[in-house]
Amino acid sequence: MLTRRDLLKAGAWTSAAAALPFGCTSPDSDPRKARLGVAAARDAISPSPPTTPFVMDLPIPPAPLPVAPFASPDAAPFIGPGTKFYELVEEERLVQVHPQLPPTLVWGYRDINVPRSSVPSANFAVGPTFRVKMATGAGQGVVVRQHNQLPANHQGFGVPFTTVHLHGAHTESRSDGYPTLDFGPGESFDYAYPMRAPGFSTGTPSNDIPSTLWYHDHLIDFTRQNVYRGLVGFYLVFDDLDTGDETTGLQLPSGPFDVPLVVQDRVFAADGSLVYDVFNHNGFLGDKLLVNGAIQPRFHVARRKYRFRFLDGSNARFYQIFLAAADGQTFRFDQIATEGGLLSAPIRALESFRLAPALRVEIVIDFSQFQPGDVVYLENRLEQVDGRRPGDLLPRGPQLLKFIVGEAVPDPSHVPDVLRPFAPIAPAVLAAAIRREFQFNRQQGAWAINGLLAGDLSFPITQSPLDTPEIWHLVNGGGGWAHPVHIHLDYMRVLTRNGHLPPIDERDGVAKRDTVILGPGEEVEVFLRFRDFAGRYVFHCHNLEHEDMAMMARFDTL
Ligand SMILES: [Cu+2]
Repeated sequence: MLTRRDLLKAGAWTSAAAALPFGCTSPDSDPRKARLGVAAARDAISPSPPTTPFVMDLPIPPAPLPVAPFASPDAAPFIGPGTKFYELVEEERLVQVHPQLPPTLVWGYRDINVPRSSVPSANFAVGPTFRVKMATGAGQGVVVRQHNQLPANHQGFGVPFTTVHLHGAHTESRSDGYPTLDFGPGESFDYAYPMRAPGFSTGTPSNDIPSTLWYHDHLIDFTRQNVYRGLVGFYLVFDDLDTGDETTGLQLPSGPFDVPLVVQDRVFAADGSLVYDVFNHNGFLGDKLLVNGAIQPRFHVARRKYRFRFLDGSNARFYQIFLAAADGQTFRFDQIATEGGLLSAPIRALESFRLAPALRVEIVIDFSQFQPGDVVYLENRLEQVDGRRPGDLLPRGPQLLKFIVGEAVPDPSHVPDVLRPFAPIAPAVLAAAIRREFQFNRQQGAWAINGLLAGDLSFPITQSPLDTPEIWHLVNGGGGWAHPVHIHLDYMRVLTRNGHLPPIDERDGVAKRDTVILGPGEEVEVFLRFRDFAGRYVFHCHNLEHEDMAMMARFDTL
């Protein structure tokens, strides 16, 4: 749509010029600029000011309210009597991420029904939490009109052009947040989310039903900066099985006991502003851990079961999350879902789980095992000192969130032994599948896929016929990098990892994934079957610094 990409391609990605926000104030190496929220050279990044943990309550952004139906030529093919309409505003606003820090200027999504507020403590850093039902037919989905009201002449990193990707959704290409299909300040864009089970167009709907999706900016070359500035929100999906009601369907913990948690790391200047290093292409790491946009918050829970939907919304940080007391003693929980929705059956009595950028893990914690007044923490024991990859598991780690246990309340919820069962892909289907191999390597300091310099979206690296079984062999060429690889449009079934049966939480027949971790030297085979929508899509590394260093390719469905 715009020609920024062409301009940027002229320069090396590692040059300062290519990293500059286009058409806005240039960051430079003056460390004083960091205080203005302008990322400075890497040497100038100093640690965030100290903050007392667990003095701020966990923010939980409420759902947006539907608006009256509006005419939308772009979304018209998906609009029917059952369509729900929403309008969101992308804006710059001040938020309170911690009471001991001055307010932080972020870019965020706001429900248009909520008046713009200049009171930082009244604003959410994270966008509204959609709670949406799957459609049972055409014309029952969702249309979201996004209004870009970001400042055209902003200070600091980021670019005020946006394109919104509903991560994990099964949508037409136009509504997928294609990286170059952006809209700028003063413009809007209508996104159509049909909310139909993949396979609907051939009369063979699958049970690839999502549960925790998220929406975020996906602008070509600038996703890392725009997401770091705050353009992130949850989109939770329910259906007749996963009803969001504790008396029907699976009766999972619901309502106020169903809590999304986005985990992010950030650096702050003494004036509260976000600090980011545009010169860091390995993966930017923050020294403050935030949950739902608050630094190390606290959450009062009743003595009963809760469903927590974790999302790693960090640019580059991996986590290994434990539920632990102050002395380090751990407590177990059940895992019920991944990016691909509910597991076929719960994974019981798990001690910890791993998060990588874009991954979702849903767990149920039963706080009835504790006494009123007990406190317990979410603790990250995964070391990571470099954006390239996580390090070792440590005996202890920083705490992200403090649970303060209150009184018992009635709890009709439970975690049944069967969630959303599905069969693994049949051997005959696998035998007939089209096989493709994608090797991720570095070449002249930039990312390459199969030896082609990656990131050129002017042509598809592969073309996939719709409704046709494929097996993609994803290979990490090495060099000690870890890549969470995300494929748009349809879920992956993980068939093998390094030639072996994959771990239970990604194994076909148990889980579906939209993002797989490719650790250093690792390789996975995943089954894909693209359905319903012909068009251009992308797959890419979700380490956002890698993605913006062009670790992305276009694939077309035909
Ligand atoms: Cu990567």
